[in-house]
Amino acid sequence: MKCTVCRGPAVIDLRRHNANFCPEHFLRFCRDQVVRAIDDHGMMAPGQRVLVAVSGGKDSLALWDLLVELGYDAEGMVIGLGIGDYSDASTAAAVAFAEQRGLRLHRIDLRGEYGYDIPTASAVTRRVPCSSCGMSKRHLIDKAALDGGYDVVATGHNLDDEAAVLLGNVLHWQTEYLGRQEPVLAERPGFPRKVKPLVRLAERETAAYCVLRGIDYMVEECPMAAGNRHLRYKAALDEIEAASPGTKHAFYFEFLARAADRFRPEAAAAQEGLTPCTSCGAPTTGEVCAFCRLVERVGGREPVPVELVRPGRRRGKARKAGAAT
Ligand code: Q46
Ligand code: ZN
Ligand code: ZN
Repeated sequence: MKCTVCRGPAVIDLRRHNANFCPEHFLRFCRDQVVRAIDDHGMMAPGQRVLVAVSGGKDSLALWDLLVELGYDAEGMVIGLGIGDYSDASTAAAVAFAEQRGLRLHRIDLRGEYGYDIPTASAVTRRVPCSSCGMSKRHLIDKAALDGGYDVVATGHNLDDEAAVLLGNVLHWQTEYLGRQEPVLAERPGFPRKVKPLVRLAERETAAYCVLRGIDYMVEECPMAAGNRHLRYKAALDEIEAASPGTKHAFYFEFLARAADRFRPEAAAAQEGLTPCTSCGAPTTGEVCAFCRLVERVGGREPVPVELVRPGRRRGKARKAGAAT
C-alpha cells in the first residue's frame, strides 16, 4: 500500500477518500480537514480564546493537539465524573497530556465540588447515566466558558458521532434537535459559542492521529455507555459504511447542505422563553435549572458503586449532545 501523495509506504487507507497515506501525509490530511471544517463553518478565528472540553479520550486530545498545532490559544477542561476507574484514568490521561505540553487544564470534580457522581445520580434519578452525565457536562462547560471569558468552546465530536446523532434524530423525528445539529452553535444569552472542528474526521482517523502523534489517550470506553442508543446507531452506520464508503459523510454533510436550515425555526422556538435559573442564573425553561435540581436531589448522597448501576436498564432516555437544559 503506497501513500497517495508521495508513493512512500502508507500506514492507513481511507476508503471514503479513496486514498492511502504515510504518517506525514496522514497528519497533514487531519490538519487540513480541521482547517477546512473551521473555515467552511466560520467556527473561530486565530487569536480567539478556546476552551476545549477534554475527556482524556482520543477525540478530545486529538482536537486539543490539532488546535494548538494550528496556533489557537486553546486551554482544556476536564470533569471528574466519578465513574470508578474509568474516570480516574480519563482524568489522568488529560492531565498527563497537558503537563507534557505545558498546556493549561482546568479541572472540576463533581463529587468534590457538587457532592455527587454520575453512578449515584443515575441510581437516584432512575435514569440512564448519560442523561445526568451529558446535562452536567454541558452545564459546567458552559459555565466555565462564560465565567472565564472564552470566545468559544470546542468539543471533540467526530463524523461518526454526528452521523449517529443525526440518525437518531431522524429516526425519532426530533425536529428541535435537528435544528441544532450544525457544527457551530452561536453564542446566545447564557450560552457560549460551541464548535465541533473534528466533524470531517472519522473515529478511526482520530485514533490513528493520536497513535502517530504519540498521544497516550484513554482507550477504554465508558462502562456506563452499554445499552446507549447512540452506540447502536453507530454500529448500524458502520455496517452501511463498510459496504458503501462515504455514506456517513454524505448523510451528515448533505443534511447540513440541504435540510438543516428547515429545522432552525423549531430549534430557535425552543430557546424562546428561557429565563435565568433562580439559583445559578443559567437559562432554563422552569424556575430552577436541571443542573441545580439534580444537585439538590443527589448532592451529598452516599456514592453508589458503578457495578450497582445497570446502564441501559433505567427509565428515561439519554439526551443528545447539544440539548438544552
Ligand atoms: S461519559 Fe457520561 Fe459518556 Fe459515560 S455516562 Fe454516558 S455521557 S457514556 S461521552
Ligand atoms: Zn506520503
Ligand atoms: Zn441553576
